[in-house]
Amino acid sequence: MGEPRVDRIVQLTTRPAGREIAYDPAAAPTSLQVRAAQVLEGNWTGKSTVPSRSLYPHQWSWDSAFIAIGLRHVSPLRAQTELETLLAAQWADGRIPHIVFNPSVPLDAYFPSPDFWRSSTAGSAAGAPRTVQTSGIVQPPVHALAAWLVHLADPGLSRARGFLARAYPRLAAWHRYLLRRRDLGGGGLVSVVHPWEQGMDNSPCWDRPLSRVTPAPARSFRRADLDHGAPEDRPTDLDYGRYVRLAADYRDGGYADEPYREASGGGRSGDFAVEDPAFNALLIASEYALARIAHELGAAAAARQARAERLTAALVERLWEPAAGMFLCRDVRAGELIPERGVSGLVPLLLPTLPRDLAATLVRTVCGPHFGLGGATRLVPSYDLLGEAFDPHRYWRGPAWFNTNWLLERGLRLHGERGRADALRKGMLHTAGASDFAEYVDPYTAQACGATGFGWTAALTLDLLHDRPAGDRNGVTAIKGGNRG
Ligand code: 9WN
Repeated sequence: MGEPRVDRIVQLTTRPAGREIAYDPAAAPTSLQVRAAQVLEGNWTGKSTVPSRSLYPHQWSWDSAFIAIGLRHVSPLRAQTELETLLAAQWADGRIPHIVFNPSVPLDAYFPSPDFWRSSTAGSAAGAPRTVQTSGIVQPPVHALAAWLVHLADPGLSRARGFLARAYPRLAAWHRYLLRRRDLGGGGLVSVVHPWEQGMDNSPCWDRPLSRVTPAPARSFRRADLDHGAPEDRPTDLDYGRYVRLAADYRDGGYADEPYREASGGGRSGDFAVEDPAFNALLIASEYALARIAHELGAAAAARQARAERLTAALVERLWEPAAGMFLCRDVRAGELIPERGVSGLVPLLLPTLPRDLAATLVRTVCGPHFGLGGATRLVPSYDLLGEAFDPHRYWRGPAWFNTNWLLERGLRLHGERGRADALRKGMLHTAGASDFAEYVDPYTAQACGATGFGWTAALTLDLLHDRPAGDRNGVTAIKGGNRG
């Protein structure tokens, strides 16, 4: 028997007592919740959910994690399946690829397509799977956090299916890959080797390190994104040339990583290596979640929790910039912080053991003139409102995204900023509905940009429509106490 259709899913889902969605189909036939669930239903392929039917017709790694977080409210089974499909494409070296390609989608529907990445041949030494085609780079590690939250939505189903027991070794291998193979700067943090890995592809934070990369000639590839997206909202051809060069060089090196070694003066993977605050903060949040998963499975959790605390200290030491009142990215090749304020530098607010004074400073920064929360902007922009490169519509150079705002909403709530968190939640729900679940919006006017019917926008809307849990059910809280300074 197939799964229930979306109009019944919301009603049929079994939830722990007290966590029911208040849903009356007669009174609110097109409520936000039903519309959001319909988007997820429309983007569901049978085993996973595409971010967008038009622009992104495959499975993306961090999209799937955010989508699972929302999907758990309408179908915990599908949410588990979403993550299981992604984890099934994991490479033997532990990496979770940023795209898992759907073989039934034509090659020219998305660029770079499987014949560019050639994962099963170019990635064979790194252990790419043979039966499924993937990209060879990664995306932020939101997965353990997602797995824990999905488990909490229906622990009975999760235990009956052995969901966590099967996911745990894969998630642990994923974190091991990042911590062992991607510490290119030698300071304990993970580096990304491509802007697509960090997920905020076109952020002005990358302009400086990207300027060292010789772009691939424009005639050597054909972009598919411009078939669906407005050119003024998307990255330029010059930026694309650089993305292509970096990815092709990494592929041609067999997707090999050479982590930091004192003797050789550093790790190498290519011209681009950046320690990013959001990527590392999400790893830490997921490490806390992995500690909870280990605990649930009866395995040792203390070492994981201690590692999460150590990583938080490394994050502060290497990326905190007091003069900016936030975290900045570190250009590992140049050995310096990048003087640009991206939303990524606010995401560590998500961390439970962030020193109190830093958390308070981050709250001031997000509400100040550079990000405008509670003042000039409807949602937190992806980049500094006062920055030279600010553009309210161009990809990750100013518009507001729902996933980063959802992370900040959790961070505000975690650090006791309930009023601000409630206001942000309200703004997100309104904007999601009014923009038809846009991929991103103008932070001032909330005008929709990019694709509509976007997966994580719909999913995180569903999550926001639920009660906002604190404590254990938050998923990123340390098991016992912490080292707050
Ligand atoms: C490249 C799928 C992905 C998101 C990224 C977003 C965009 C791809 C692209 O879409 O990136 O991975 O083609 O621009 O920047 O965060 O995961 O939604």
